[in-house]
Amino acid sequence: MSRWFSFFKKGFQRTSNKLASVWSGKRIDQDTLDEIEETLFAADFGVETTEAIVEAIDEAYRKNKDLQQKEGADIGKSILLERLDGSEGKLGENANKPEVICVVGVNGSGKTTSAAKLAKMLKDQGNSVLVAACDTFRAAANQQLQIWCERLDVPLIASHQGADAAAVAYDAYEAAKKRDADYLILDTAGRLHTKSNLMEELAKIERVIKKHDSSAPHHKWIVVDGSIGTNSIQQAKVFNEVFPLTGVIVTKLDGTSKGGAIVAIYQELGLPVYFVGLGEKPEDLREFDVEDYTDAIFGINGS
Ligand SMILES: Nc1nc2c(ncn2[C@@H]2O[C@H](COP(=O)(O)OP(=O)(O)OP(=O)(O)O)[C@@H](O)[C@H]2O)c(=O)[nH]1
Ligand SMILES: [Mg+2]
Repeated sequence: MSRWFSFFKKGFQRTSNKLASVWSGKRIDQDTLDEIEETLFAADFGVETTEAIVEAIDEAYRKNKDLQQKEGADIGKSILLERLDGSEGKLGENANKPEVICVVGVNGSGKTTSAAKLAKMLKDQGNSVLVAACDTFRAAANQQLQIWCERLDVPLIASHQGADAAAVAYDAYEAAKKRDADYLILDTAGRLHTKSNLMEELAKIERVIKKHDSSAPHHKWIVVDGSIGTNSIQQAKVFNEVFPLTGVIVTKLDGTSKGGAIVAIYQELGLPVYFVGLGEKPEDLREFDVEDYTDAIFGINGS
C-alpha cells in the first residue's frame, strides 16, 4: 500500500465506501451507473466532472455489456487523473532564504492549524522555520498560534491584538533573515474577499515583504475547507481575483468531507494543491498526491 493511500482513504471514507459498494456485483449495469452518478455528485465533484465520468463508463458499457467493475473504476480514475493533470503543488528545493509562505482564506478554514502543521513538517525535514502571527485581528489568535509553536518548538514572531499585521510581517522577515531561516510562514486573519479594508491589509503585507525581497512572498496559498463543497470554491475563486494566489491547501478532508471538492477547486481555480489537511493533529498534513487520491476515491486499493 502506498504511503498516503490509507490517509486519503480514511478521509473520504464515505465516498470511497459508497463507490466500493457500487462495484459489488461483477458487471456494470444501469443501476451501477445511476449510483456512480449519485455518489459523485453528492461527493461535491460538480455536475460536469460527474457527467464526464458517468458518460465515459456508459459509453464503454454500451460497447461491452460485459464491462467489469474494475474496468469501470479504471475509466473513472483515468478521467479524474486527466482533470487533475498539473494539480500537484510541489514545494521543491528551497531557493530563497527565507522562502516566504503566506496563508490566507476565509474565517475558520484552517489557516492557523495548517500553518502550524506545515511548520512542523518543514522542521522535521531539517529546515529552520519561523512563524509569524499576522492575525492581529482576533483576540485569541496569538495565543492559539503560540500554543502550537510551543508544542512544536518552532519560533514565533507576534505582536499585540490590533497591531499592524504588515508590521508583524516586516519584523518577522528581519528576524528570519537574522536567524538564517529557511522558511517564514505568515499566518493571516480570516477574512471575506468582500471586505475591502481587510483585503487591502493582505496587499500591504505583500508590499512590505517585497521591501525585503522583491520575489517574496514566494507562495500565497489559500486555505480552503474541503468539507463545505461548492460554497468554499466560490469564495476561493473571488478571493483569487482580489488577491492573486499561487496555490491551495485543502483542509478537513477527514470526518464529514466527501472528497470531490479537490477536483472542483482545481478546475475552478487552476491553482495547484500543495497540501491537504486530514485531521487536527500536527502530523495530519500531507502533500497532495493525485494517484493516491484518485485510488482512494474509486475504492481502488493502493499498490
Ligand atoms: N478535522 C479537521 N479539523 C481541522 C483541520 N484543519 C483545521 N481544523 C479545525 O478547524 C478549526 C479552525 O481551524 P483554524 O486553524 O483555527 O482556522 P483559521 O482559518 O485559522 O481560523 P480564523 O483564523 O479564525 O479565520 C479548528 O478547530 C481546527 O482544529 C483538518 O484538516 N481536519
Ligand atoms: Mg487563524
